[in-house]
Amino acid sequence: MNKFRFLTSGESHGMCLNAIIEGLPSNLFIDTEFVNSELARRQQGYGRGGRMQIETDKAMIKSGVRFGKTTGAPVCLEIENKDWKNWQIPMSVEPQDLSDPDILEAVNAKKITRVRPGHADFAGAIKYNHNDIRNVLERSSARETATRVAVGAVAKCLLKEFGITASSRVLQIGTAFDEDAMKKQIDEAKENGDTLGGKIEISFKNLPVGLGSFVNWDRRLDGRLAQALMSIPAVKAVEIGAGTKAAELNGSNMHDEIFYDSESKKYYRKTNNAGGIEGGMTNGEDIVLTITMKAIPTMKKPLQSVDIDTKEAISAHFERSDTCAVEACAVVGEAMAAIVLADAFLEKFGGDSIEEIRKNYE
Ligand code: EPS
Repeated sequence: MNKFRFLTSGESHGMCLNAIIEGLPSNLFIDTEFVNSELARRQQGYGRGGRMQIETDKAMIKSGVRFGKTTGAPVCLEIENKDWKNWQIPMSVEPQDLSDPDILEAVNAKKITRVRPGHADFAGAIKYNHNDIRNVLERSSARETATRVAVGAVAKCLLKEFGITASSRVLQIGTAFDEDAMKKQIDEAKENGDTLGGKIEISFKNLPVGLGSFVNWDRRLDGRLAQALMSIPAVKAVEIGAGTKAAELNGSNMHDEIFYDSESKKYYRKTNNAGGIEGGMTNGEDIVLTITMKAIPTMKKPLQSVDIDTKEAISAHFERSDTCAVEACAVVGEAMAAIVLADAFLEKFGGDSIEEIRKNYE
């Protein structure tokens, strides 16, 4: 059974971010222009902060690809942190001479002890026994989602071979539902030193029937998608199809009646409350997912907190932040869902080469 799996590493202000992907078939064309266009999409959106002016994310493929195609070996990719040049002393991999007053000052200037409510700071500092929250923040930062988008773009390269395509749209920002109102709320939040969350819809088209399975809990596709999407920083809820609205629909309104078109010899539905998944498997309809992102916890007008060094009451840390990253989260959501679907696709149709997979698929 093939398995699309990946690991990432890297800090927000470290040298770079990395990912290693394993389980790709050989002879799959990796469109690096497409991968980089996905990275550029993640950097956009109304309400992003100063960091996105510094970075121009590009994935450098370091291994596993020859003449544009996978060889079947693990694929390693790397994204440079352009901001690293400003962080070489406080984020040094090598030990630094802290008896040098200039070095000590540079390190202390980036030391953080005022935990941000809503971020990983508090539990992370206690769990990993750090007195400098920088050690937690650097990895828990949503900067890591750049690697997920690059890996997701590779997953999309595989899905596209079989006509499966992804899209997403922002449904809601704060309490606003149309573009002008969304922008207005972001402007207001920015002015008030506050932040905003929202809701996103992610869809996939042209899925074959039967990805995932009902036979055991960990093979159910809806559960796997929910886990992947909930793992995105700041995501607080995942819905499939009708989602939480299902509570108020009776059976005759909830379930999507089944029809057969004898001309095209295809089954079809007139509604899609199931969001394309029944019994933990794709049913051939579009997959429709909704994710809810909370407001970013790094705020210019910080909340009340505690200094973990002195234990005194103090306002939380702020350096710089995005006001709203919901549009970026939509791109990350597409990527995570694409990774799960590529994995489920390989389970069903898997082979060592793209040619073998195509034969199984056909
Ligand atoms: C983030 C803090 C900010 C965001 C960052 C996520 O970074 P910085 O501390 O450098 O200003 O811009 O997002 C990214 C770096 C990114 O690539 O999306 C956080 O704490 O989660």
